[in-house]
Amino acid sequence: MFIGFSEAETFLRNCRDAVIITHMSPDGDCIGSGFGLKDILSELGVRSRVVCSDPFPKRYDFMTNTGVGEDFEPQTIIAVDIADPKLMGKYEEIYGGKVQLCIDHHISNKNYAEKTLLRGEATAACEIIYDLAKFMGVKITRHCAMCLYTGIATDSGCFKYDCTTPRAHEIAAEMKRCYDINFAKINRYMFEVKSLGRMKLEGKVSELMEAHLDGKLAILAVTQDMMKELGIAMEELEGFAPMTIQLEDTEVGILLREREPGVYKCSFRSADQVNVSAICQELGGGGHVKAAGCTVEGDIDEVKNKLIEAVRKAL
Ligand SMILES: [Mn+2]
Repeated sequence: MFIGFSEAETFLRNCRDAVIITHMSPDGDCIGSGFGLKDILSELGVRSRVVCSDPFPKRYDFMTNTGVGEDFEPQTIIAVDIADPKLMGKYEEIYGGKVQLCIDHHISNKNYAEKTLLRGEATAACEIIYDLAKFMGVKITRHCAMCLYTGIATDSGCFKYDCTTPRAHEIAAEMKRCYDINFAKINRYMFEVKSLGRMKLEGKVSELMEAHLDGKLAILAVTQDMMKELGIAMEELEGFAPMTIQLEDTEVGILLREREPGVYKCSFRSADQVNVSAICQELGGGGHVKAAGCTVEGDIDEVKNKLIEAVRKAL
């Protein structure tokens, strides 16, 4: 059932001992939503714990530094920034069918939770959580503001993607006025700083860029062997997807990452016109019009051919 702010407020004010689930391959928005919501719940006197199927990458330490939370038998299950329980990874089995409140901004949300606060137009789940906290009149601490800002900044590509709402700019402005947050430092860590391995990988990876369909489709595939060879962890490949649409003439870009042998996580980006959410839904995934994803199994050539066919139909 889809709900609005007042119902979400009632829910949060009356919940206790909450587990907040973030999606696997965690990004700035789900981590910001998870830890920002944990701060808000703690203002309400509610204990909470943030869980994720994968470890939180080091560059997000300034959000996760408050700790994932206490150990308790959960009474409340909340999911943030998760359109589909499949994205919970190992937590799908435990909590997938038990989510009581989902806060999300993906139009492809599967409506799997008892109550879903969905705002498809929001830049980030963090934007919804900020507005919800304002609606509730809960104090937003500086740490909470940093978390929520990070989600909005990362999901909007530092306020440069189409999905950036006027509200996202307003929230950043409000935060700039109210808190002493170093936006430049956060954005440097989110968008610029990289490991030596990553920098070298970018060089190698750009050599792997393939153009298909008369240059309208760019594919970047990274196998487990490559990751092993370069000493790179799967989570360090976050942020490569936008590179695929930097190639001139490209309309759709796909980053393929081999999660497990023969299992590819496919991250789609659209440069302008193509709805990649629709393509990904055909392949069992989903997401946003210009940024979406799915998982495809097979050997690398089979996977590529399947994706090329799917994009050809959509062009
Ligand atoms: Mn998000």
